[in-house]
Amino acid sequence: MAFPPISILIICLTLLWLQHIIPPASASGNESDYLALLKFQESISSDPNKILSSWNASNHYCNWHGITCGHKHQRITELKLQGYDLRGIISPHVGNLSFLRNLNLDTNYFHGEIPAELGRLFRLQNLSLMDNALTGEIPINLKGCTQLRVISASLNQLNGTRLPNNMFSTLFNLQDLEIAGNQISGSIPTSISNSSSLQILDISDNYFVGKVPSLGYLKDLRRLNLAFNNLGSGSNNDLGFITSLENCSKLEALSLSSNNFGGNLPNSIANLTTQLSELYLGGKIPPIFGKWKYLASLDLSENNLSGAIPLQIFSLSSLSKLLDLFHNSLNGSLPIEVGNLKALGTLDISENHLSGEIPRTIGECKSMENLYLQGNLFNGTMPSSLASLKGLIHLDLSQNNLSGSIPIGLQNILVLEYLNVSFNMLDGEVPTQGVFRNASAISVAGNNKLCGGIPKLHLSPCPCPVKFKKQSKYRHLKFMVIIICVAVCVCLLLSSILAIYWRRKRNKTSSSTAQTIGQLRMVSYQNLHIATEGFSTVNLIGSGSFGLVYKGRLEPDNKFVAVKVLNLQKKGANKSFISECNALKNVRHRNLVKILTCCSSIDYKGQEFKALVFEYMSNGSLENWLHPSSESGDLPRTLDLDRRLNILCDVASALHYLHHECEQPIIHCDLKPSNILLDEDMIVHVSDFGLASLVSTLNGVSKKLTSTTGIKGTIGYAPPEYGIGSEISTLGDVYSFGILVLEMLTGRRPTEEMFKGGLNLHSYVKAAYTNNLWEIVDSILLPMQVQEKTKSAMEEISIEEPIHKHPNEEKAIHSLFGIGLACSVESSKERLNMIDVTRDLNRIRNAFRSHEISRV
Ligand SMILES: *[C@@H]1O[C@H](CO)[C@@H](O)[C@H](O)[C@H]1NC(C)=O
Ligand SMILES: *[C@@H]1O[C@H](CO)[C@@H](O)[C@H](O)[C@H]1NC(C)=O
Ligand SMILES: *[C@@H]1O[C@H](CO)[C@@H](O)[C@H](O)[C@H]1NC(C)=O
Ligand SMILES: *[C@@H]1O[C@H](CO)[C@@H](O)[C@H](O)[C@H]1NC(C)=O
Ligand SMILES: *[C@@H]1O[C@H](CO)[C@@H](O)[C@H](O)[C@H]1NC(C)=O
Ligand SMILES: *[C@@H]1O[C@H](CO)[C@@H](O)[C@H](O)[C@H]1NC(C)=O
Ligand SMILES: *[C@@H]1O[C@H](CO)[C@@H](O)[C@H](O)[C@H]1NC(C)=O
Ligand SMILES: *[C@@H]1O[C@H](CO)[C@@H](O)[C@H](O)[C@H]1NC(C)=O
Ligand SMILES: *[C@@H]1O[C@H](CO)[C@@H](O)[C@H](O)[C@H]1NC(C)=O
Ligand SMILES: *[C@@H]1O[C@H](CO)[C@@H](O)[C@H](O)[C@H]1NC(C)=O
Ligand SMILES: *[C@@H]1O[C@H](CO)[C@@H](O)[C@H](O)[C@H]1NC(C)=O
Ligand SMILES: CC(=O)N[C@H]1CO[C@H](CO)[C@@H](O)[C@@H]1O
Repeated sequence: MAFPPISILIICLTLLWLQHIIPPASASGNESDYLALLKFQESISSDPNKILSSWNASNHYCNWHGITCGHKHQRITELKLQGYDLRGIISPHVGNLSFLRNLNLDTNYFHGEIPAELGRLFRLQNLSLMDNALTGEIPINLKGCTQLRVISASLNQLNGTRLPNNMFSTLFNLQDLEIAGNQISGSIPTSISNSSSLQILDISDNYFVGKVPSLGYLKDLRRLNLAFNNLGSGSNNDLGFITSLENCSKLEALSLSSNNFGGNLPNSIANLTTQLSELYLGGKIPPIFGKWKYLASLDLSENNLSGAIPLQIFSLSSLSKLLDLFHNSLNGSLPIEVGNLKALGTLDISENHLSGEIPRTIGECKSMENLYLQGNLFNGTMPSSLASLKGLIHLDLSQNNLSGSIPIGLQNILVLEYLNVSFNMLDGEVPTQGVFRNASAISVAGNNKLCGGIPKLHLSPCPCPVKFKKQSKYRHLKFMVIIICVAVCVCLLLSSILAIYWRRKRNKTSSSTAQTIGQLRMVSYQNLHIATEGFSTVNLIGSGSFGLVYKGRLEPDNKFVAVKVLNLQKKGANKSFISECNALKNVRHRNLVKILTCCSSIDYKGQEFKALVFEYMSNGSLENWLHPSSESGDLPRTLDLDRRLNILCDVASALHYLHHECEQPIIHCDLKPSNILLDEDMIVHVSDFGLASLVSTLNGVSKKLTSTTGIKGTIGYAPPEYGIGSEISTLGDVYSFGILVLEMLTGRRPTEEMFKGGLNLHSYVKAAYTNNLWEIVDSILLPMQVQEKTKSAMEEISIEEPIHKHPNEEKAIHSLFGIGLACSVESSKERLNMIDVTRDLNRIRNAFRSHEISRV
């Protein structure tokens, strides 16, 4: 049995020799590291940044990108590949990297489960998998990683039914547990206290339920975020755990908002004074203010607070980040004490019942960056002191009762990016500089008497404003005389120059086309014939229920226009056409197509010809964007959620205006994607409004329009009551709008083959609404993990598509579906009206844009 010593020597020598000639991998104990990395690499299906190109045999694995080895033993201690858009699963073989201390795969697109094999990494300290598309549970095996300090898996799709209960009993070193933005349910295990080193516990934005256990053993706890869950039972002692936090003397941030906690906050919360700087208590009113010397953020939003704003709040001069009272029932005025909040960055008191004037002292909040006052009953003027908030980035005053003019000083705030004053009673001139230069940064809709501004806003020009103030009449008399003299001279000079110019010009051009489009009263059939190259089919850009639409270039300045040729049953009616057309020209709104002029004439065949001339919209219709047709060479286009949300807000705003802001409500009657046009800035301009009334007037039908008079709207978008001859109504438009919302979210036309029988788009969405909403969402709007599940051919496309991941996206989509459904219910009486719809949409948009969940 025994080998002679010499043969043992030979075997040893052979092994040594082998170790030298065989390439790096298959040599000694560290071979398993190499093999595990190869397996890890194999399970990555896409590496758009070619980050793994250095992972090749000609290069020792310790030099591979993202790998760090220990100096002595050449074993892998770190695997860090964050932010490279890698796709694939996390290979279970990573569990063989037994010297690993730091695993960081943040911000990629890894899907599948967190491999249980990671539990073998008993040296692991940092496990960071944030912002991927991982599913399943947090594996209980992690309890084997007794050195773990950080578990960071926020922003994934983890959906376990609980946190593993006895996982924490071994994780004594855990300092940081962050699993926010997942779908984990179950209750918080009491054993979490076993991880007595915890400093950060963030389980926000999950589906946790039940009672919060005592956390008094977590003496090092600095940040506790329980927001956006279903914790609590609505009963009185839900908040008992707050008392246990008295032990946590290092607590800096506490967030409880958006849960199901009942009862009042225990008085002991006043004892959490030592370090507390952020307090998010949506739903709860803390009993004592003023003791919190370090409080920088206070969030009492979406509460049921009523009465006046508690004055004590304004004595919290430490507030520097956020004061959020959004969506309560506060009434009374905004006190002048608001000026004490000199360090405050964000003040949100939107969606309350606050009234009276906005105090001038608001101008003393010099650090203000975001000011949200929308959805209240503020009246009086916009204080000019707003202009002294030099750091202001977002200002929303929409949906109040403000009058007077927009302070011109706002155009001097260099950093202002967003200004919304829509739906007030403002008048006077809209400035043109600063933020007012950018039509998509400001919203002025729903103020009847605003004028001026940049041309894109389509407001009427202001009447000549020059008037001198009374009190300065005598003091500046001298000045005035000089100014008047100068002005008269300039006027004389100008008018003589103009006279000469005009005379010359008239000699050159034929007299009939000397005006510019803006001033055109009427154009002739001949003009339009030339403009559209004889109404050539090449220029045909659309056809609707009321006629064909051509693109054309109209003399004299060769601007592109859209010409809608009406098909009329009845002849004559020339006068009423022109008066109706003029009436339509005065219906102006940022989100309506502007009618430039009209034409009533006889064509070359002697037939009657009536047409409307609109602005031409370079980005085509929403129809082309939602359903690009490959034949017509449309590029594949993608509208992300933000764009879609903007488009819906714009359309809603236009309908709101037509229904509620015009002298007589205008019913659109044929709202659908092909009537929703987009200009070069992707701003919506709804077309074909008012044509139902125009055409039926011309056809000799009485003003009282019913669907039996030939105005039926378009199948799929027209409400069911039109089918049985009901009078057309604003609620019919609301139905069409609801269908539009559902179409934009599902990507399905209401006219698809599948909706032929009893099923329609509304019932299809309704059936999926509560349980499997994600199965019907347009795949472009889906996060990547779900996208890959969609079948076959789609899969290849969706890999190429940009992927949108936004923590608020899911909530926004859900709320939008809710609006779509509420607008498209069969019974017209139960539908929302456009006032509610615009308000809700704006709220969703604001939440989506700027109310990033308050992550502690
Ligand atoms: C394995 O470790 C030994 C030293 O322990 C080293 O000489 C050898 O190069 C390592 N092999 C690989 C593949 O890293
Ligand atoms: C990792 O370890 C497991 C169990 O010890 C083994 O089955 C597997 O082959 C190893 N993987 C690699 C790549 O060595
Ligand atoms: C292997 O990696 C090295 C280092 O990054 C690189 O220079 C080389 O081009 C790679 N070889 C191959 C075949 O990709
Ligand atoms: C873990 O991550 C923290 C920061 O996130 C870092 O300071 C620490 O060095 C990491 N630990 C290891 C073992 O890499
Ligand atoms: C978690 O998600 C996966 C994949 O989406 C699914 O198969 C599984 O049933 C889900 N589990 C739970 C508990 O919801
Ligand atoms: C506070 O900590 C002590 C131990 O230091 C413990 O006995 C007590 O129960 C804790 N209080 C709470 C409310 O958890
Ligand atoms: C705050 O703590 C003190 C002692 O630390 C205690 O006497 C007092 O009752 C506590 N207050 C509340 C409201 O719990
Ligand atoms: C809000 O408060 C009122 C009384 O002020 C109460 O009737 C209502 O139930 C409360 N609503 C909620 C959701 O708590
Ligand atoms: C505020 O509302 C309360 C009822 O919630 C009412 O008693 C009070 O008069 C209101 N105050 C003002 C200024 O409207
Ligand atoms: C504003 O509204 C209050 C009542 O809420 C009223 O007393 C006041 O006169 C109004 N001010 C203006 C300028 O309309
Ligand atoms: C807005 O103000 C006008 C007059 O300034 C008043 O008639 C109207 O009732 C007010 N609307 C609201 C909602 O307070
Ligand atoms: C080791 C240790 O602290 N174990 C505790 C873990 O938590 C459970 C439940 O709270 C306790 O019963 C154990 O004693």
